[in-house]
Amino acid sequence: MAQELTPLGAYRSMLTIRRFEERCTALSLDGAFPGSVHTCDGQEAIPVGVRSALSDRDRLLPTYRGHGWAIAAGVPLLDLLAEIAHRADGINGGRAGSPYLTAPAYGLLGENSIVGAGVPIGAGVALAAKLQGTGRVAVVSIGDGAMSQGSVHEGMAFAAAFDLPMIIVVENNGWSELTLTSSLLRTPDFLDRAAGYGITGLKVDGTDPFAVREATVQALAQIQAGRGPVLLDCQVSRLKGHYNRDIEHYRPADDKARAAEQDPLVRLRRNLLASGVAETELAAIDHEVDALIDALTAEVLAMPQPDPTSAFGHVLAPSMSTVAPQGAFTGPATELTYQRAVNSALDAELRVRPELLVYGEDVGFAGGIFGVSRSLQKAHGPDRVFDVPIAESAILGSAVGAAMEGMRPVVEIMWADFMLVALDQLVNQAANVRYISRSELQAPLVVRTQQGATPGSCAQHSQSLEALLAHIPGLKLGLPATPADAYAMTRSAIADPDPVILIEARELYQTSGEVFPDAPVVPVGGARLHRSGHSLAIITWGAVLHRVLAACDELAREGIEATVLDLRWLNPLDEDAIAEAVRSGSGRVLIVHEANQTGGFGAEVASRIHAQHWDLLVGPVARFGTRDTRLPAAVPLQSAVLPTATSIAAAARAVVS
Ligand SMILES: Cc1ncc(C[n+]2csc(CCOP(=O)(O)OP(=O)(O)O)c2C)c(N)n1
Repeated sequence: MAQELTPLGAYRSMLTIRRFEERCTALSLDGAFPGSVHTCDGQEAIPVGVRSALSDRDRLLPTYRGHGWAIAAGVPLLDLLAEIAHRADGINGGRAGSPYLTAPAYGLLGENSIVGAGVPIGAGVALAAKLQGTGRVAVVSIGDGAMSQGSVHEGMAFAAAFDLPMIIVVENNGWSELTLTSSLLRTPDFLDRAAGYGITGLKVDGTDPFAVREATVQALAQIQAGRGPVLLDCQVSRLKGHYNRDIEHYRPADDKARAAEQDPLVRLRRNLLASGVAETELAAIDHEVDALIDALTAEVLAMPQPDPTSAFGHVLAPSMSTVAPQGAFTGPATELTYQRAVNSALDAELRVRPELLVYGEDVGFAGGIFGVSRSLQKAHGPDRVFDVPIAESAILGSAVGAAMEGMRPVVEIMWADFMLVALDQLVNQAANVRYISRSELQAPLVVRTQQGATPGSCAQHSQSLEALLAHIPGLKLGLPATPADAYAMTRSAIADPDPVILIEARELYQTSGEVFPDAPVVPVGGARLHRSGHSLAIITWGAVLHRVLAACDELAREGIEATVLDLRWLNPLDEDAIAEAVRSGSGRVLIVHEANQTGGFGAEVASRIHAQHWDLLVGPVARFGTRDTRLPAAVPLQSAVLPTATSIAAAARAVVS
């Protein structure tokens, strides 16, 4: 239920935010804690007004200037100040600090320090609310500068496409960090922009908590009528600098003076006095708030710093982070193509998990550009398998939001190269969810994509990008190389409580092999041994496995017998299997991958072998990847730069000799 908002209540709440933030700034400038603090001076009426109209079930995803939202959400001030001051008992144990506060128990799904990134995530939260029928609304606040950010436009397009229950609150203070927003806009009216997406917009006096509340009530009515998202353009002034140490050398004096005239607290105080409230009554509130902040400060400053060992936990779910031994598959086999194997795994999981969603560009009605999701929409309905706008940030961001809200989204990024336009949502968002919230929130989403060069594929549709993702703690990463693994790894990924990226191999989609549909779903992790031989070990992953195996046939005719280990998962990495392969290959090791050699994941594997198993080695570990060029389309040019069976065999001979 919405909360009552009385004039005196609004005054107390806004004053609490103001004094709390003044104290944060003072403490930071006194050196009580390092880092930036962004206060919302002049904008306090927005969180107070919006939150008063919402119910406890609704979700808030504010900007990095979000202390006011946390206070309005009811996060205890002590826990909040302790977090901002990086204390052990802070609401996030010192992991978040001022700009990334996260308090799921209070509906606060996280400030966002990536400008605009909360909009796609909020769309996913709203998607979950709509599908679950909870009546919940996602409220995302952004600044006016963020209105030029791609993720905001993608998030609005996504939310509009599905009439999602989302309110986008623009805290329009006229400044984009140190630059006047109006100096960069040809269309300064944000309602025009919202209208461009079919989103209703309302202009609101953001200095008046009651006007903000009223606008929020109107927005909720529109959402409840099923008419989709609403944008509130809240006009405010930024009373202070962009952050705690901003000397505002760029700011005209008259702008600052105008802002002071619009100070919402001064206005509210004046109105209260004019309406007959006694000065003494307001002075009593002032005194109480000051005393409260003083008491909190003393308590927080006496708190210990976080224990350094606490920095390591909650990167991944503990129960799934160990590598499961991958035994032989069990149960009867059936012959499927790689592409059908993924399709069957999705179908099997859709049958047993009502919370599973499968979506992406062309994924629903058409069944995917490579046919991987063919017939799934027919079997499971358009609410669970569907098409989305061409907006990769919205695809990945909505998956983060929906996953945090209990859904299991499996989203398709058509080509791995396209992930690059939306990497923020994986690296800065999905990977941080568990860590910042210390596992109060999790993001069990699966991203399916495919990569690699095939005849005629161009430089923007050919890259092997796994090393970029393997670099990121908090993301699990697998590359199935056979139909059996495509099936099994897809099911493992969906069962996993963390974000998992599966990079499929386009060149293998039509290849056939045995699949074991009845084999139990095993935890993510574990390499697979494909061949044993004592001449050398070849460690590989992804589509190039088959070129490695062809090379091994050629080598065997010359008496060179190779051990071939397919890592399958780069995170978690099966280090035991690597050690065993080094032993089996008599200490001679070649790592083969299709990704470019420089900075490839092979360097990581080689480094670990050198560090941990140097005593097993008889020579340095060799790496063989794609030459460090861009990827050409013509087949003769591709053959010159990509590892082929012939060039892999040559590399193996060099290691053996
Ligand atoms: C994606 C991204 N780009 C740039 C920044 C650096 N940055 C931090 S705050 C900010 C200004 C944002 O302006 P606005 O959205 O108007 O928010 P306000 O400062 O008014 O609250 C910028 C550019 C960032 N954090 N994220």
